[in-house]
Amino acid sequence: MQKLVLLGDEAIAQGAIDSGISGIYAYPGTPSTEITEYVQNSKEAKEKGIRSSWSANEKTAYESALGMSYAGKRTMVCMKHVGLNVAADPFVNSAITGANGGFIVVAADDPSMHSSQNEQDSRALAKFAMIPILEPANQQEAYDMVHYGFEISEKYSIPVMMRITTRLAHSRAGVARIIPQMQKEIKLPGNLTQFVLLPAIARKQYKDLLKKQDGLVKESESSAFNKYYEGKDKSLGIIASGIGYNYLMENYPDRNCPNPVLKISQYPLPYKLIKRIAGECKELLLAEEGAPMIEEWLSGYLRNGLKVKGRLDGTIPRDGELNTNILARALGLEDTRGKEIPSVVVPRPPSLCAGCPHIDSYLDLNAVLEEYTPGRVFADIGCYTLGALPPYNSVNSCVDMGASITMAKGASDAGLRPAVAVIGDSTFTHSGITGLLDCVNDNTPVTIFILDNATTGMTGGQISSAYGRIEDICRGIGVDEEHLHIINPMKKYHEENMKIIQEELNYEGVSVIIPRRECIQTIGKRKKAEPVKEVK
Ligand SMILES: Cc1ncc(C[n+]2csc(CCOP(=O)(O)OP(=O)(O)O)c2C)c(N)n1
Ligand code: SF4
Repeated sequence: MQKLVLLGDEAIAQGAIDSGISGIYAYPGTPSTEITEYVQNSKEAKEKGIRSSWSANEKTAYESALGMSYAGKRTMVCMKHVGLNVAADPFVNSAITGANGGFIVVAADDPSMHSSQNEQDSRALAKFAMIPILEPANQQEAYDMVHYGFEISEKYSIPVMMRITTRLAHSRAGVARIIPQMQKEIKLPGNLTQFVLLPAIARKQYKDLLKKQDGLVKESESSAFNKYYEGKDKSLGIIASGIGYNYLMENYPDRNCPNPVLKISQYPLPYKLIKRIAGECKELLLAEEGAPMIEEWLSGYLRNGLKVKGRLDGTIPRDGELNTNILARALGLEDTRGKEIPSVVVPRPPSLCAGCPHIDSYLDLNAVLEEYTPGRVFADIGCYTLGALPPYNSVNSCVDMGASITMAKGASDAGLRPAVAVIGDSTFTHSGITGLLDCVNDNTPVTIFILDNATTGMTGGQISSAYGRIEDICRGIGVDEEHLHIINPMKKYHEENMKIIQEELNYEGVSVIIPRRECIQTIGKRKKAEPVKEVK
């Protein structure tokens, strides 16, 4: 069969297309975005009628995928790790409802926080929900695991998590495809109360979920993805999970690691295999990417005083990404991979693009706020968060998607005047709408800027869910027409914009100001994509 060179994200997407999915649901977030984009751009997916447009947020994406699974079809939902917090309610409850059609949730973690607010490890949430996890070590495994994941999901009637991390998502390797499968026919659950989590039903289903765990452990113990490799030097055994196994093996290009190695890529943990390596070796070293999850589970599980080295005892740094060099040092090997960064290479701090509409919005806002003491602008997550940096120094918070409006509300309730919120158009539809409703219900004195650049700029320019409809949404929620303004963030309108902003800062109620100008990056892309006009 055909071999392709694919990013980890693309391997998952191709695996999903070849496994016969009927729909993929997602909200963009690095490093998961390319999975859905690959399906959206795939001719094959189009021909097969696979549904793939963006959802408003991760929770709506998750629930839509659960509905497709209810209808008996295979489906995938993708998000970055913090997106799983947004979808946590349906995620945890879907372990109890179970799945009908095969259901895979891809959680893309970002250790070292390359483009995220935190480096939480999604395996923790899956363990909490008792959902099995697949953690590929390379791109081929990522592809193969999608097929396997759907089988496990259907066999045990349970969603399956695929946990990946940035380096796997964004690096390429050759991937061999298998023969694509047909999509499933609609087939409703045999038990039509399966998805009705009334307490009496939920209690029974929860017992079923607990019962499934033994079978899932057996699957892990016999899985081709969890492997025990013999080694003569039993003074140390190495447990390597997911991409950690790849980093370990890069230290042994001839695959001649002298120590026993247990590769773990499927959870719940394969206890028999762990018992074996713990019984055979004097000490254990953990090579896992992300939090010391296996390490913590082990200290409770082994209880025999066996020395376990890893992130908890400082052998490996407690935070940040794992890599080949860190493992070399932990193994007492020469740390020779890669070169020092030459002094001519200086870090380039992130900044708003020259000509970005957000710059003018901040210049307007900063000018008006000059007469107040600083510290009253609650922002959100997007390109506009870069307004926190010099030379603008315009915003004072960025916590989670949607938190701008609600934090401004809380500060206003506390008596702060003026209290200002700054949120992007995509973030507003993701989770700002409900906060605006709270403000309208309380007639809270807040001035809310919804920066409408007609795109989801930070994640590469995906269409925003409320494209062209933001003011209608605000009106629908109950924002007073008199205090709803659309302004043009351009130098030539600076004075005019300042006047509107000043008036609304003085208003003791909810004001919404929508600075509207397209992101210059998407203008560029759109122009490139337009057909060239014939010159006569
Ligand atoms: C829960 C969650 N989901 C996804 C992301 C990834 N992400 C960061 S900013 C952003 C949206 C930015 O779009 P918008 O609000 O329109 O602002 P812009 O970047 O266009 O200025 C997304 C999807 C995230 N940080 N958190
Ligand atoms: S990508 Fe667009 S929104 Fe983001 S900084 Fe550049 S111009 Fe501004």
